[in-house]
Amino acid sequence: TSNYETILTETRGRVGWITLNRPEALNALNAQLMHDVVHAATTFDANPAIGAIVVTGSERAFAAGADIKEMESKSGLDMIMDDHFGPWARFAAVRTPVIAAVSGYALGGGCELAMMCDIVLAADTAKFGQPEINLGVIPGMGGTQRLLRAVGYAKAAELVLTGRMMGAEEAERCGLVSRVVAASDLLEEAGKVADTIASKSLPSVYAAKAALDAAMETSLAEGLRFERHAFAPLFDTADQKEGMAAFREKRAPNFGNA
Ligand code: CO8
Repeated sequence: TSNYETILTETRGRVGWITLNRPEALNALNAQLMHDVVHAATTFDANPAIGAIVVTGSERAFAAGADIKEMESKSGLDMIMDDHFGPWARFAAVRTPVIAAVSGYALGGGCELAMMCDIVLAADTAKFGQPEINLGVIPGMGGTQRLLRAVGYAKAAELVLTGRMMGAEEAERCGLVSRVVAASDLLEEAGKVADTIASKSLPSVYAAKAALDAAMETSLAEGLRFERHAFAPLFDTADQKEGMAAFREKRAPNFGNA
């Protein structure tokens, strides 16, 4: 139900689904795919009927990296003038929580795309890595920065400097993914997580994501200030009154967007 060249999109209830769809290239991220994903994600983000987004690939590959064949002949100046990865910043900046449902390869830009999402669910078949060093380059979509924040210096340095892949269990142990599930259950589980988030009060979900994002980039003191300023205005929402009344009345809350 979409007019994109490289992805499929679908709305299920309050959840927007984006499925990377370049099977001939293991979903390698070329410019067209980047523009398609950014457009789809920002369109879902602008729609208050959408409360969560799922990004997934195929069973074999979430995405095997930036498109090497597209990049191979480029010069350094081309990379700067094309702003080759710049638009991904708009994907990382959507207010709606994004869940990456990863099966198979999530390498290079594919791993970096998963790390731009708020929650990474992995199939037991998932393989993560930053193999750019094998190509004579380094990660360019956040791999040295987000991976280090997710897994710490020791593991990030080993992965980025050797280019080796790690499996789903190791990725969960080191904090890159929130949970590993059987490959056959991945989409159902991702849908459940997305439905749960999408059933909450949207303003509180936006605030929670913004505060979590702030934690990734600021000092504790700054982050606590951010949190306090994000917390207070939620008491002006009808959903806060409803949520707390529902608790007192021992019933499920009925949030305005549900
Ligand atoms: N780019 C372009 N094509 C790809 C890519 C890729 N990243 N990965 C796979 N493909 C293509 C293959 O060329 C092949 O096409 P064809 O059949 O026409 O030869 C097809 O997908 C299937 O792949 P394989 O035959 O290689 O499948 P295997 O099961 O044998 O191997 C692997 C799977 C191990 C995943 C292997 O394909 C591989 O190593 N891929 C490359 C992984 C990689 O190095 N990724 C990092 C890319 S660099 C990067 O992401 C930089 C990020 C910085 C962002 C900068 C953006 C501007």
